[in-house]
Formats: sequence, structure tokens, C-alpha cells
Amino acid sequence: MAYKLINARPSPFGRKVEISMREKSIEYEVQYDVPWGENTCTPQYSPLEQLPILITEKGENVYDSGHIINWLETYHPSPALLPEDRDARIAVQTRRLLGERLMEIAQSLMFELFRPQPSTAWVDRQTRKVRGGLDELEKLYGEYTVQTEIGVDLGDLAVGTTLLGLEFGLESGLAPEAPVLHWRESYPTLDEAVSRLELRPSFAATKPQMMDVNLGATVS
Ligand SMILES: N[C@@H](CCC(=O)N[C@@H](CS)C(=O)NCC(=O)O)C(=O)O
Repeated sequence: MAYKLINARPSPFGRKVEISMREKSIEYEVQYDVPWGENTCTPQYSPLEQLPILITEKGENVYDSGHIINWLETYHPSPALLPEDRDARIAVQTRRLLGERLMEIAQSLMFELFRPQPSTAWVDRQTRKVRGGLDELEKLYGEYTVQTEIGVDLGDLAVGTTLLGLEFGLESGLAPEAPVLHWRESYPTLDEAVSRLELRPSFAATKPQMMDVNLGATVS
């Protein structure tokens, strides 16, 4: 197998990379790792010690999901996950940006909530930012229809994996309870858009799985 993806089982970041590889029909094998575990191999491949990491045919290590996806778009341009048209391209990149940053901000909120004495000011600020991102995406998906019969774009990929990642976090107990993370209840347009994305074979084949880690204990 030419490509190896080092991934964490529940990772929305890794899922995003896997979906783009499946959409591009690129064969790969997956090696799972727990980046917070004592025996992690992650530092051998990435100075940032984060997953996912793609090991290419030439043995290069490509890390950070956004960079891996840009790398894949460069070396495997077909099918393109970004449209040619300039306005459409910017619109996709805006949704992508919101989806990617939302995951990072939600992670910052979750880690704070796991601490023995979370800072109220920090929790309020991150909660406001998550809500702001969700409000904006609800608006943007009201102006655009997900067309999963044709394919997915990098915006759908980032938004879908982030929102499904939050949902999986709550269901599995990996994420702490926080009302703002229950996005389906408050955002009907996003609920519908993500439900359509879940029908896409690349999404269906890459559902998050549990990992043997207690994030709360790790953080606190
Ligand atoms: N910006 C990174 C974030 C990746 C990330 O947070 N990965 C988690 C696993 S889901 C990780 O490796 N965390 C370990 C750490 O940050 O120390 C990306 O998009 O790849």
C-alpha cells in the first residue's frame, strides 16, 4: 500500500483526511495511535505531536489535516474538492475555515471544562465563539444545498466532520457536557445538511470509533 495514515480512532481531523482520500480513490492503510498515550509514535513523525499524519509513497511525513488535504489536492487534483469558479471557491473556503476553526475552538472549550476548576471567563468566551460559528454556518447552509450525489467539497468536509465529531464526543463521553455542543437541536439547516452528508459512502465508511483514553484525566 502506497500511503500510510497515522490516525486516532475518534479524530474528526483524521476523518476529514480519510474522506478526501476516499473521494479521490486513493488507496491507503491506517495505523492507529493514541497521541496522549505513553507509547505514542506521533513525535517520531510530527514535531507538533498531533495526528493525523500522512506518510507518502516517498516516505515524507505530512502533518496537520488542513495541510495534508492541500497536499492531496496538489498531488491528486482529480476529482477536485474545490471548485474552479473564483466566487464559488471563496465560498467553499469560508465554510471550510468555519468548520476547521470551530473544531479547534470547541476543543479548547472541552479541555477547559475538563479541568478541576474551569475558568468561567474562558468557558463563556469559547462558548460564544462556538455559537457564533454555528450561527454563521446555519446562515451559509441556508443559501446553499449540499449536493452529495455529485461529490463533497472541502467546506462540507470540514463542517461535516467537525459537527459529527462533536456529536460523537457527546455520545461517547469523550467530550464533557456543554449545551452549545448539541448543535442538531438548535440548527435545523445544519442538521439537514449534515444528515445528507452522512449518506455519502465516504462519510458512511469512516464513522468515528472509541479510543482507549480518558481525556478528562489526561487534561486535568
Ligand atoms: N490542527 C491539527 C489538530 C489535530 C489534533 O488536534 N489532533 C489530536 C487528535 S484528534 C491530537 O493529536 N492531539 C494531541 C495533542 O494536541 O497533543 C490538525 O488539523 O491536524
